[in-house]
Amino acid sequence: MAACIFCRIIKGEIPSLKIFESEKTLAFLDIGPLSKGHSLVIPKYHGAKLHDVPDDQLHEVLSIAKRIAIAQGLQDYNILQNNGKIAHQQVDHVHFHVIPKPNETEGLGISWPTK
Ligand code: D5M
Repeated sequence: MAACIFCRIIKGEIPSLKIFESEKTLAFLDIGPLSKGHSLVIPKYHGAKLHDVPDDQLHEVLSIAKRIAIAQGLQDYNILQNNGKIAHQQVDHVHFHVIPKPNETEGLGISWPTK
């Protein structure tokens, strides 16, 4: 979908700090991190909500979220996925947050530049 900001990230039309990419999946740092190293894992297939995305487009997503948590050395973290405005979804392209908890983020060394 042309206007979708995450589809534009997938196409490379707007920048992102990518940390994983495959044929069906992309992971990149969240622009407004809730903690250092907060990332998003998305299917490249455009669907607004989880039930809009076919299973075969979702198979990798949770596994990649797990691999990111392992690569970051996390023990305490949230995997979060919002569906719909009332559930606090801001971007209408399915995405899974990987949110390190503050006491586990020291020394990760990856976050959006502030300047
Ligand atoms: O979370 C949507 C998330 O998407 C929110 O944490 C900010 C993030 N976001 C929005 N635009 C960008 C860009 N351009 N790069 C990286 N991250 C971005 P939700 O679950 O929909 O509330």
